[in-house]
Amino acid sequence: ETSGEPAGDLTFPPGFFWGTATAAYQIEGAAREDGRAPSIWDTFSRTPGKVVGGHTGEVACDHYHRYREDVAMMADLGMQAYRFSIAWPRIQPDGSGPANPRGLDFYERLVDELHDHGITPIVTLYHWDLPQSLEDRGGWTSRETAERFAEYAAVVYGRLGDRVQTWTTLNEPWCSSFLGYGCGIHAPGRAEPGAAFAAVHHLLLGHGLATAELRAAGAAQVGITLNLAPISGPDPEAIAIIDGLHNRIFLDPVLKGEYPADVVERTRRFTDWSFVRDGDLDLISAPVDLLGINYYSPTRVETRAGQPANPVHPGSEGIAFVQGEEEKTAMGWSVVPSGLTELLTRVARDYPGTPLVITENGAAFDDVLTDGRVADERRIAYLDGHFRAAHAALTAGVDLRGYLVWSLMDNFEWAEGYAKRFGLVHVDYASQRRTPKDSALWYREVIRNNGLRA
Ligand code: GBH
Repeated sequence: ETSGEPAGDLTFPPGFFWGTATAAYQIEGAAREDGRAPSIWDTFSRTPGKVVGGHTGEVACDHYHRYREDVAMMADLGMQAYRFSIAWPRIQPDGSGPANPRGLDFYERLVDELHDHGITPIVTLYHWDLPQSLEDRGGWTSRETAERFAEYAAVVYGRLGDRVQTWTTLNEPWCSSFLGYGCGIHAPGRAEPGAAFAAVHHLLLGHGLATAELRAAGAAQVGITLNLAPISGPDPEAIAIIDGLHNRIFLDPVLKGEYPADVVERTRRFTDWSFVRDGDLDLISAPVDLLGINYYSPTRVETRAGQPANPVHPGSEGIAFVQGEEEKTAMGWSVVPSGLTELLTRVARDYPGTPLVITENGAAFDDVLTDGRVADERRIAYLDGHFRAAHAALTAGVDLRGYLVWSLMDNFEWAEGYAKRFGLVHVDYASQRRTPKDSALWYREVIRNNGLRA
């Protein structure tokens, strides 16, 4: 499939920003330093059988100790923005109470270093590393976690609010709830569909309560990041069901102030939704300044009698998830740039008025480091196609403000461990040597030109 935008010179609007994204547990390491307590990902990854190769984020890219060289490298690569997440268990090791100053010190040093190099920080408050103590009290199935999250947001803002403009609350609550609580592929590893829906609501309530705190404290820009997918297939009814379970279950509460009635109906055998209290949806739908979209691959579905539910989508029985013939990444995900145009134009049409940012897009390939070089032409082609697809959406009138590539460097790919490499920069985990791949050097030219050359 094509991206909808021909090869050739393409220029993005003035002020459009380019950068990369990472997440704390995936890069920092230093899991036991400066007062940090375990998160659910420490517990999960230390549990045999949960992560490929038994890998953990114990050391990861050692970014906690190497952030200065990493920021210098970003600057060398011409990055304008950097999206990173803050590890809640560094800030409040037990998930509540007074801040651990040494945890805040690290992020203050990081943000100052970014500013010194002219790179705009974009903060994610929660990228999946819930303090284990909160999980022990029910985690995201408990309303209390939403309240603790808002307190944590206020604590972080109190230290960094004078130097960070752009705040996002959650990364991909779909993954936290459905992979973490619904089927157990991710931490905390619970496989209870009913718990997943409680987690959806308490994550969103946490977003709403944190947004109120950030607003009251004077935050310039507040948003949330969702992993969304365009859904296609021959049967409109099947498309609507999966679109509801994957996209609308988050988009509607945040941007319309309601859970989609068809989703509530379809999931009644898992939950009575009694965790939704009066006033919650008003909090959840407080206006956001930006919606972050993470896009990797589209979803194709077909109606198929007798098909058991896909474990990641409770309520999807009778619907088969099918793969197209397209090129696949090392994750097995189809490469479909046009899906990004489709997704952006759909969100802009159905949820108008909110500026969009691509907070993640990228791909894992089987990179090989040879003589100090990684010739990752497939990643270049992937990014080229998706940048053109984003440009096509801009041409169609979508208010897209920036593009953050996943990821700055190879890192701990959750349940896949270190074998899957998403970085623009190669990491040798034995030496911690960073080597910009060809894609990083290519991306530097894209940024310099604010667009693509034929
Ligand atoms: C993002 O997750 C994460 O934010 C980031 O931390 C991660 O490293 C990166 O992407 C790469 O994985 O789950 O079987 O339905 C992306 C998660 C991947 C979830 C595609 C939905 C579809 C296959 N998404 N996935 S399935």
